[in-house]
Amino acid sequence: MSSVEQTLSIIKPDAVERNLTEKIKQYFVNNKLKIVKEKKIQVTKEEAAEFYKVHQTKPFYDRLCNYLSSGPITVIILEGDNAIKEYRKIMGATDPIKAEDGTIRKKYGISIDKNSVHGSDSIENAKKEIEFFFKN
Ligand code: IDP
Ligand code: MG
Repeated sequence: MSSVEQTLSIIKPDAVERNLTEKIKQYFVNNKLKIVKEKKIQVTKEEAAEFYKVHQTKPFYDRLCNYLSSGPITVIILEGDNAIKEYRKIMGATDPIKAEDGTIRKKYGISIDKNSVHGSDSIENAKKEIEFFFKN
């Protein structure tokens, strides 16, 4: 069964800095994920901490928040059939070393921190994350 979903993608600072945004967006187009909205922004450490709140007990939380707020990012709403799962598939495993061939993280990820992209992991989180960046 398929259902049209929206999911949130973030092109993280390491990828924006290396001018990979257009190349990464090509993966979306090639995999039938439509770009609904897009903007380039920079978040504060406090905003990053709010966004990554689900990870607040993790040992890497502080580093993660520093990193996301370290430079410009591009946030994108993607839409398509089973978009959440489909986008996670093309994104690849969290650690680029473990990411499958053909995935964004395999191709562009530098490390588990600088892994180039974020993607929502459930319908509920996708809704929350989209609202976080695009509530107006
Ligand atoms: P995901 O981005 O693949 O959904 P999550 O587990 O949600 O992975 O973790 C969020 C982000 O936190 C990851 O993209 C990665 O940059 C970072 N991260 C996750 N696990 C570790 C770790 O064990 N060490 C350092 N950073 C991590
Ligand atoms: Mg996650």
